[in-house]
Amino acid sequence: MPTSPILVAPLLTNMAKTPMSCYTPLSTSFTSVVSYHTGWNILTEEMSRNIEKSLKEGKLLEVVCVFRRTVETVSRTQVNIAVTGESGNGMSSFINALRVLGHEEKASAPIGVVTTTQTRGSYSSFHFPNVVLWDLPGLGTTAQSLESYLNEMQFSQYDLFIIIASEQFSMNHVKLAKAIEGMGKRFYVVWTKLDRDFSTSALSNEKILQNIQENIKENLQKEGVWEPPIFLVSNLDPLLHDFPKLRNTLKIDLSNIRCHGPLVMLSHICEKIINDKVNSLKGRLSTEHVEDILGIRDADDLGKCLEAYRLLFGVDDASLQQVAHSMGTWAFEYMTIMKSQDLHTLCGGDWKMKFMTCLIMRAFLTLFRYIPFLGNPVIHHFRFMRHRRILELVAQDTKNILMKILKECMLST
Ligand SMILES: Nc1nc2c(ncn2[C@@H]2O[C@H](COP(=O)(O)OP(=O)(O)O)[C@@H](O)[C@H]2O)c(=O)[nH]1
Ligand SMILES: [Mg+2]
Repeated sequence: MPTSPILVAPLLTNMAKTPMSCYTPLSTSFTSVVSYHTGWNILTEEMSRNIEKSLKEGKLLEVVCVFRRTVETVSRTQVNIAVTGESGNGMSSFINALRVLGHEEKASAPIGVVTTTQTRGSYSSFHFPNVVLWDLPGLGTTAQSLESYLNEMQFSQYDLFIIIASEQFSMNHVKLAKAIEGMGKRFYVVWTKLDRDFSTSALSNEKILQNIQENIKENLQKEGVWEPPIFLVSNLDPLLHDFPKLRNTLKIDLSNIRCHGPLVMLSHICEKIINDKVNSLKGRLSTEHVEDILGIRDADDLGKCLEAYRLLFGVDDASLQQVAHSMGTWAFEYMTIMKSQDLHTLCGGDWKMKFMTCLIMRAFLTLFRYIPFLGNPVIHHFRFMRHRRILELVAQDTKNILMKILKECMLST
């Protein structure tokens, strides 16, 4: 029975435009290059000051706390998803199914056999907190041209699109896909009314699913559109067919959409602070005694030096254990990605260190000790080179460990 149109007041009347950027995604759900929204302004000045202070002092655990706080804020960022397609394809029904709501329920989107959705409505779901699902009128309902439809529906303001199709994947669907791809945004194609396809076709269910998939792909390929995730569902069965897969993909993509900007920003901040610290230490190495900087007795005891550098950057064994504990994992998860985990690995894994610590080089230096005037500066320069290299490798390891922790924090949203 057709339901009367209910105009749903938008949750957001004025969605602020957020900066976009293209980056590699956090996780594998994103297969194409897409734009990410939000989060750029989430990182407060105070947070970046805290990171700077903690990294300068080599307190990795405190950096992890800042990462966590950022992730908490980021996970509350609102994501706008537009559900679009041709009128009658099951867009509103899909929104209800995704929210696992019956069509008769008060909060559900109005549906009907005649064009029901005349103006866009917004819906939320406790299954996807801080997500607004926008139920758009179908293409062709409110505007003549694609361009005016995109303008009227404010396409530039959504973070993700779901194109709904049923019965046929038409030129309008392809046009929508092309337009969304052209905007550098992520979209899915959802084929609905699978129950009808199954009950009206003489083909096996398996063959029907294969035909629908192929048909959608073929139509998109003809127009040179990158293959999106495709889900085949029946809105009458919100827990069956591709609905579970769709929900999982959506969860991963929501995390990508929310976290990517802050992740890039945090990693840039950490990289810069660590680079500054390296440069400052290199400056000190050329003017001060290594023993004073590192608090060690013998500047040529590379094992002790390495320990001291790791302590300076907060990637010593004890700190890593603390961090691992707070992340609910084991310290070896971080150790295994370290070139500087011990002197043997450090010298074996880096050709510069290998060269500077090889037997011939050591013999050569011993000889230099007996050359008056020239010997000492050469030995000093050589020592300086080795320390610079150890410093660089420990700093690189610190960056890699921070990236790993950051990604783990973000993926836990
Ligand atoms: N059998 C079946 N009918 C559906 C399905 N999805 C939607 N419908 C019906 O298709 C008609 C149009 O649905 P609606 O959600 O209003 O489409 P919209 O115009 O795209 O929003 C309604 O009568 C729905 O009951 C589905 O998966 N299976
Ligand atoms: Mg509708």
